[in-house]
Amino acid sequence: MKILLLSDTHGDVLRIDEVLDECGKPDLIIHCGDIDSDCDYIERIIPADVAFLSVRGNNDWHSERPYSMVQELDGIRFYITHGHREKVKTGSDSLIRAAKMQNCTVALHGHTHRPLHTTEDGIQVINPGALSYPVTSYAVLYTDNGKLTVYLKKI
Ligand SMILES: [Mn+2]
Repeated sequence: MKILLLSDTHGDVLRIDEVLDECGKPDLIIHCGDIDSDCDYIERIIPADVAFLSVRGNNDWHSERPYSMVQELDGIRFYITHGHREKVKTGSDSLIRAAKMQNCTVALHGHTHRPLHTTEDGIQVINPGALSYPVTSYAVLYTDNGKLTVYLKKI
């Protein structure tokens, strides 16, 4: 399964279009929050056979999306969150704890606007970065029967 991972697009729909073109068709798009109207935009323009999941960010005051969610995809349990409630700007401790509590082995988040792929305490932590200040980046994930491959991409 091919997953396009985005976060913190902050209203730059032209950049979103650019990423969708460059990335090729995914099976699923995950947006880790900030901002809600971009999620609405993506949901509107993607083909019907591309799935979409999203969470709310700290700038999504009126969002009805959840703060976090757990998804099992291809045998891998993902904890998906924006990250502000887990205080990711000061470290991954709360994020790792939250992922573990949900029996997840992968945590996806945004909020810091810095791309990151690391493994901490047995949990893979992936942040695609932002499509806004200071660098523009996203991630493409491939799952295959419990195996995960991650590509961080600059645009
Ligand atoms: Mn944020």
